[in-house]
Formats: sequence, C-alpha cells, structure tokens
Amino acid sequence: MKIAIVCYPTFGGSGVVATELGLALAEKGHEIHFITYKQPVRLELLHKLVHYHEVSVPNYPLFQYQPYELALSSKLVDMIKLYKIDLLHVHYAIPHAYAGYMAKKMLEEENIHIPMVTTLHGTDITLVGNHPFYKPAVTFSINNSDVVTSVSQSLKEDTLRLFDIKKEIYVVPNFIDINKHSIPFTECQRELMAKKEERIITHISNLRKVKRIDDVIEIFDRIQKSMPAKLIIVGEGPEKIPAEKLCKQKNIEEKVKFVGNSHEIDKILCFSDLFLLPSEHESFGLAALEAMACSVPVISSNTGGLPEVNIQGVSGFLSDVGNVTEMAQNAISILQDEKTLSEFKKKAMQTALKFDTKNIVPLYEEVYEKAMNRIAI
Ligand code: GMT
Repeated sequence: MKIAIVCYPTFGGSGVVATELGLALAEKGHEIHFITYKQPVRLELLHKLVHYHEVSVPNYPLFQYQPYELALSSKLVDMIKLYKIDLLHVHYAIPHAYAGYMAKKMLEEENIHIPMVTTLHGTDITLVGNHPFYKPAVTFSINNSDVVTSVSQSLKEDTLRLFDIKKEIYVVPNFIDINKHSIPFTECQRELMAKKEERIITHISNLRKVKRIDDVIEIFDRIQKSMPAKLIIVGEGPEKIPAEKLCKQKNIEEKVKFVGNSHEIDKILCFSDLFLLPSEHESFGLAALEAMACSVPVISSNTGGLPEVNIQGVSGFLSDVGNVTEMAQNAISILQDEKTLSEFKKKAMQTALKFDTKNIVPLYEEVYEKAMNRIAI
C-alpha cells in the first residue's frame, strides 16, 4: 500500500509514533510518504520505501499568521496525485485532520477518492482541541475522517466525553521496537553521568507545565536524601529555567543534569535505574513505555492512559497527581536494594513486550483495510 503520513516532526510523542509507524510499515513492504514541515526527528532516510516531502509556507508580511493548513492541504493534493497514494494517515487532529479533509475534498473534484485515518494522541483532545476556539473544527474533522483511532482507552473515553462524536473510535496503543531498545549494558556510558554507588533517576519530556517538573525535582530531592543519587532531565521546554532555579534553591544543582534534547535516549535509559513521569495529564505516556522497554521501572501519576501502560506493583507504581510523598516512598522502595530493583527492572521490560511493534503495527494495517473498504463502498 502507498501511505502518506502527516505528523508533527518535532520532539514529542505523536511525531515519534508516526515516524516509527512509517518505518515499521516500510519494513513490511509499504511505500511511505511523510508530509510535514521538517524532517521528523527520528527519521533516517535510508530506506528505499521511505520518502519525505517538505511543506513550505511562504512568509508573507501582510499575514499575522502564515496559513500552514493551506500549504499542507495543497501539498497533500500534489503528492497524493504524483505518487498515486492509496491512503492518508494523519497524526494529531489539529490541524492535520482538518487539512487532510480539505485535501480529500479537493481530490474528489478530480474523481480521486482517498481514505483518511486520523489518530488522536492526547493534547489535540484534552489540552488544545478542547478549547472553544478549536472545538467545532476538531469535532468536524474527527467525524469526517474515514477511520479514527486513539492511543489509549482513556483517550477514547475523553474524546467521547468532550466532543460530540458520531464515529467509532478504535484503540490502537502506542508501540515500541523492543529489539531496538535493548542496548547491551557494555555500551553504556554510566560512569560519565554518575558514580558507581549512585542510583540514576531519569525524566524525559518536552518540559511543559503538564509534565509537572517541580514534582520530578521534589521526588528526586526526597530520594537523594535517603541514598546517593543523580537525576538526568532530558528535553527542552518552557519549564526548564524554573526547574533549574528550583534545583538551585534546594541546593541539589550538582546532582541534577539537564542534558537537553537527545537522539540517544536509549543510551541514557540503558543505565537508568528509575523513570519519573508525574504528569498532570498523559493520554498514553510513550516516554514511560520507552523506559520500560529499556528495563527501567516507572514511578508515575495515575492520570489518563498511564494505568494502561505502567502496571501497579509490577513495572513500577502509580499515585494520584501531585502526591509526591507517596511517589518518593515508592521510588525509594524500588531503589533500596539490588534484589528489588532487578526484579522491577525485569518486570518493566516484560510489561513493555505487550506493546512491541510486531503486535501493534498489524492493528494499524487492519484499520487501513477498514478505511479502504469504506471508500470502496
Ligand atoms: O505530551 C507530549 O509529550 C507530547 C504529546 C504529543 O502530542 O506528541 O504527547 C501525546 O502523545 C503521545 C503519543 O501518543 C502520548 O504518549 C502522550 O501521553 C501524549 N501527551 C499528553 O497526553 C499530555
């Protein structure tokens, strides 16, 4: 099948999932065309079935806002015609499903009927899409997609609660290539980050308010008071400077390393002992799954789709949002001795296996079949 994938190319779960999906589909023989404004961060164009088409938006000084949706829908029309694409898969409702719908309608004028699958990722529903300024357009785009998927049962329920949805929503969880993530420990650079006796705690995100970085630091502060430990914070975002200030205030700045965005999260995770994700909201928590796939247990909040990924007492522990006391106690209980830690590490990895690429990508292929049949009817 020839599939066009539209996604956000930057650091962030939805772009990562879209990219990994495209690569996995190409491995299975599908021809994949990524259409977005920048080459997706995890995309290496080394596969003969993977293409990337850049959407450029000319900067016209008269406009306060440059019309990206217009440029995207025009690019979609051109590429779908040029490469004879069979199916369009848009990740993130805003503005991709909206632009995709416009492309579909333009193509219909030329008697080209292209099915559109929309995957909802979370922030497009719970944070941004739900805003009254966007809600009618998001509702319309979801209802006018041929097939809609969401990355967790919890996100499906949120979508049905927040919007007037007339479409079936299929849950297709996020996934991970377990083999790609199991880096042998010998390759690790642990000694660059921490002393032998120190536990390494890691947090990876785009450091936005929703990730509750203050809680990450508060939990770590309590851990480091009871055992030697280091905290590695991977990512860039608006909460970075306040977080650095908080570390200084708490006098733990030497124990916290901010390493910025990284293309090598596996190499960081492979020497991590614990992953913290105390988010205010998380429709799935791909970062937690990536940690688990590297045998890193997770301390998280119990919001959104996190309980579908992180299993209480097995791959880690979950607490109510903001309950840093319980999160720190649970973290210490995992880290306190080698036997408990290695038990949790093993189970974290076993829990992640359920989400391996080979189990989930066929579900997307089934969804594509459904969408193709819908158009054929
Ligand atoms: O929150 C982020 O880190 C970015 C955001 C995005 O849109 O890329 O992530 C959302 O989609 C991810 C992939 O499906 C999910 O794993 C994240 O849980 C979800 N973020 C939120 O719901 C806050």
